[in-house]
Amino acid sequence: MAKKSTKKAFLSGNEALAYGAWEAGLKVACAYPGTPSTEILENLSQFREIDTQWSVNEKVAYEVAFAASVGGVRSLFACKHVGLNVAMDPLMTSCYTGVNAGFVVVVCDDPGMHSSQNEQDTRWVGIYAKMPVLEPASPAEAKSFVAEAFRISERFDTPVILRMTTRISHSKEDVALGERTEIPAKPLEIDIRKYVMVPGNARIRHEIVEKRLTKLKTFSEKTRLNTVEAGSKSLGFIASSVAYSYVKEKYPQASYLKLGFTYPFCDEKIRAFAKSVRQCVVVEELDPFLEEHIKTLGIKCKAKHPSFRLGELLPDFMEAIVEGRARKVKPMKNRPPRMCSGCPHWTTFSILKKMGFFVAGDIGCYTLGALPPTSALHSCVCMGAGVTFNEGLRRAHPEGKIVGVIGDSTFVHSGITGLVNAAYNKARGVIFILDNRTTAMTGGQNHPATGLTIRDEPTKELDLKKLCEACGADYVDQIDPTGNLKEYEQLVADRIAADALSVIISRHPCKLIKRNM
Ligand SMILES: Cc1ncc(C[n+]2csc(CCOP(=O)(O)OP(=O)(O)O)c2C)c(N)n1
Repeated sequence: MAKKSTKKAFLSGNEALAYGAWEAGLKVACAYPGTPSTEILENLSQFREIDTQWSVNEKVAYEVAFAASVGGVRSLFACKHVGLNVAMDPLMTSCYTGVNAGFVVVVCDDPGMHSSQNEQDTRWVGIYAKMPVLEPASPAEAKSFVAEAFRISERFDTPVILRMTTRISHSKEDVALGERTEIPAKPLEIDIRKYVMVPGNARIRHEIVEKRLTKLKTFSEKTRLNTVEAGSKSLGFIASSVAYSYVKEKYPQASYLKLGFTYPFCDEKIRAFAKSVRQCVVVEELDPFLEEHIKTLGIKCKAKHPSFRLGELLPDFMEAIVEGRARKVKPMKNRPPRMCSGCPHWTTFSILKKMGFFVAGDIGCYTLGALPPTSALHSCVCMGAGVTFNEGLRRAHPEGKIVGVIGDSTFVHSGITGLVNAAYNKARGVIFILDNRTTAMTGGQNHPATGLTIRDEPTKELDLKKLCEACGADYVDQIDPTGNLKEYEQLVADRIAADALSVIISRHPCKLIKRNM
């Protein structure tokens, strides 16, 4: 047991979660950066007892962290909501194998899309993958819930999702601090039926998954993570996450069923609570996840107007939700982001603008090349698509004036496979790797091509030029885009004329990092 402590600190949800995981004896943590989740690993890396890494992408991060759990130590994977899509392959089957030591999957959703390409609601993954979902409603709960998530993971032999949102991750409050509990590693035991998911074993494990779900349902009815806060009998709320905190502030006298263990649903608790109040209102952010389930139970409840499925909730919306009104947002002055002054990406976009080509884009600071004054990036769907869209668009328009653009971190994350595919399938075109020596969009994290670890320690540096040659590009050039405009323009013209598969690595460090070339 952790010793009682009177220490407190003013922490964000991500900081608190990291502290809680450290206290809970976490040994291995892996992630690829992504707002609003990035600070979780950054904070964990401050603890010497924890083996932390920036992995090359979320699938790799998930696998390394999960394997550490199979190996017998408490481990954690963290990502933003879209990062979970990349990790879905190992996630689905890890629910079949189960864990050895506790394994927590922290997913930070971004309602309102402050810095994301979509607004998906991770709670559905609980149903899809048949795994438990916990939802803290405050930074302090992020800390206590992560410890609980490790316990649930070990008790039920399953990975557990801890679902955060931007406001929980980034808002701050006083949080009580404790001591670390050191947990000895469990032995790595050979168990072929549990860990080798060939059909014969997986069929047996699927049965176990279904039985586990029933046990988790019983747990959901009993756990203190789902609590009734008795108040006025005339109005009761069923709420989770930040929605709970907002509605509680507005209607402090009401009764509450606060859901912290959102999935599997606690049907009996929900039924009893709904019966105990005259009017029952469900308040949740994004999708009608709770609402739809509660309605299938035949329970009469009021829920938000469908217009509230878009965007994040604000404390000011609570009255409208209770009264069934639509979402009305005061228009804010438009303040579009832009690339920084002095950003090395500007030169490439000024050349691309002059060329008038269709530029297949990707996700990073350079996505801002789509905005005026350059307006020279014409697609952006997911990480890696700067390379694959160049190929796919050219398959539709073999003579088309098309190029692709991708960042250094994004290329390592998921551009390499696209380049191998392009070479193998005889695609043409010029791919620009905008190598600013960091993952700038998310605040400047290291990645393999920087040659530095998460703790800024030197490590093997991935050589992008050699890598692209090995992938099969016909030409690979590296140029500093600053102060060499004529030379850069000439190189681009030559490579476009070559009708080959070319990569131009445009390399100059981001102005916000101190690193040398
Ligand atoms: C699957 C997924 N993971 C993480 C992110 C968050 N994210 C957006 S862009 C980016 C990387 C940007 O780095 P880089 O490609 O080097 O470009 P830069 O911003 O430095 O120009 C990351 C991690 C995301 N959008 N999608």
